[in-house]
Amino acid sequence: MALAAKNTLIEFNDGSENEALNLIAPCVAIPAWTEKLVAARPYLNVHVLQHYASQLTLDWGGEELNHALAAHPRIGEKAQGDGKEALFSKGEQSAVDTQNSALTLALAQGNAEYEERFGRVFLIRAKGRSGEDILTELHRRLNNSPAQEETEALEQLRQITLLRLEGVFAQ
Ligand code: 2AL
Repeated sequence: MALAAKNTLIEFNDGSENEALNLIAPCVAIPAWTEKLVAARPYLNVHVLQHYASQLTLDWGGEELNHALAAHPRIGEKAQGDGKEALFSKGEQSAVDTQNSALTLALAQGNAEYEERFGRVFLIRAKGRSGEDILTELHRRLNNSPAQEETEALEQLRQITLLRLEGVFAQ
């Protein structure tokens, strides 16, 4: 494990409850998840922490999804401010080419259609995906039933959260 990552784990294990909460809060806006992770300190290593964090995401349902979505900007829209969450989001969406106006328009139309159909913002793990890949996924998911779509959106939320956690402890 890199020294910096080890130091972050020490900070998380040994910091006050508030310091530990603040460290992982930008991963997802689901307080029960962050609180349970903090309450189970100390962790032997980052792998153990990540494993428990992943297990805890399996409890999430529609309520958690809607809560967490409040902290995620739409695909193709830049996150506001320079907080940790906004920085994560900008990094994740960095492969979406906002200079491509046809793509930007298609994403905006797809987002609007999705919100009309499912009543919430379209969520996808953007890291590792181009804007075109995301658009293809958006169009595919528009054909899902509401139950199928909730399952897919929750899986995407899990992936985003665990990648962010990896990012926190890689620093
Ligand atoms: C996001 C976001 O901000 N980061 C990411 O991976 N996906 N937003 C979204 N609506 O899917």
